[in-house]
Amino acid sequence: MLTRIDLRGSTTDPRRLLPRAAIDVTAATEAMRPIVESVREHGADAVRAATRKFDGVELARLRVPVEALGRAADALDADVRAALLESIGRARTVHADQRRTEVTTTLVPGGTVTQRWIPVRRVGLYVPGGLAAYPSSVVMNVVPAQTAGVEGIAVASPPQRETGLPHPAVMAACSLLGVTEVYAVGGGQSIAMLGYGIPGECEPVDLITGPGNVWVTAAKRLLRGEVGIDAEAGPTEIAILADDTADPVHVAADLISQAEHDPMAASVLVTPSVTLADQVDLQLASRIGSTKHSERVTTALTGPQSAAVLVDDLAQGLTVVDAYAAEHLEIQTRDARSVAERVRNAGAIFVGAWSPVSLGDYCAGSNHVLPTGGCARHQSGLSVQTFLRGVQLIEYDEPALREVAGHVVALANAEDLPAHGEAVTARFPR
Ligand code: HSO
Ligand code: ZN
Repeated sequence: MLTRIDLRGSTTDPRRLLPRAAIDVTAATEAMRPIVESVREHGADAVRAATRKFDGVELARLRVPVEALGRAADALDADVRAALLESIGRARTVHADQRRTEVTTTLVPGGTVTQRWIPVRRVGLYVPGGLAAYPSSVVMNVVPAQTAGVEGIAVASPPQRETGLPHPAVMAACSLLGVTEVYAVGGGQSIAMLGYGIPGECEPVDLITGPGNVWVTAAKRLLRGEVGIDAEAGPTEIAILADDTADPVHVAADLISQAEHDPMAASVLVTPSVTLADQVDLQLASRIGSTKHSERVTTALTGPQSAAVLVDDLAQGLTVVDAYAAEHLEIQTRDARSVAERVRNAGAIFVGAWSPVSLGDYCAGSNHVLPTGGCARHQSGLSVQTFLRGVQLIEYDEPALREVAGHVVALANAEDLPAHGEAVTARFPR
């Protein structure tokens, strides 16, 4: 089922050997440019025109009436409502612990540097429609922003053909979270609307977060600089580092769970056990026919981006998973916690037999907006920190400045910037 990549005995850098789905954002960016520019120039009319063209919806107003949000929450299935509230509660608990406190460092008497954390004032959160509706992603974007103390939160999500409103579960999640500013606008036009703003309809935001398809990603690329952009999200990925103690049923179920998102999703097993790889293949083959989205799952699992990678031992397995830098990494081995401690690159690490990725997708309390495409080597998932900026306050008094003045002058002269030194010495006329 899964393509086998045998790295046993290999000393080549595994990064070259591991497959990854490629999406062409550059081509999409050129196609998106006129739409983004049109929204900047013509505002709401251009948003309406793009929505007519791409979503087949005639929008009377871009913003969703607050009553519609409340109605969606009232209409929620009781089980889903309880689950969303649990998800929100757990996420709030975890994210509250991510808050930063102001720290003041006293270098010399009268000379201090304070690190202050100031929330971004206004953010735009994109929630995709497409193959599935993701109320859980509303939770994962809104909770860290609210916890950071962001004042203005605007959610944008594509309108449905029948109602002209976003998916009811997305609206309900907004309502449960206390978000009242929601736009029935999707695709690149929504990113342009949030970034440039629309006079009288939508105030421009300072930062845009949230995953989206290639058009959304392309628009984010065009808007970057004008507005902050969290990341370019690619298709979802799960890697599982497993040894012969792993249960092949669990491993197969977890590989399928993320393959369900997207035909381009990646499911990668890394193991020193040929027996496990064989058993997982059998389990995949037997589960795949009965899973609801079996076509999508099959395409993802048999695509070049998915594989079973055979390694000599867990040490080589760790080299491989670090090189791959998966969005989600599960460790299903003996002594999973100590193996997990040796991982450097992963968006999030799921430790042991009882921590599947789907737990983190919904109810672990952790955030599910995570770096894809190998970006986990240098980037973090969404957190309270995403919505904070560190601002330093420098406060020296006269003796403290006098004490260090000679060093400032020496460095200024060494860089041939003597006026820098003079800005200090001017304060101490002889
Ligand atoms: N696994 C996805 C998030 C998600 N799963 C939402 C279900 N709903 C990317 O981390
Ligand atoms: Zn998922």
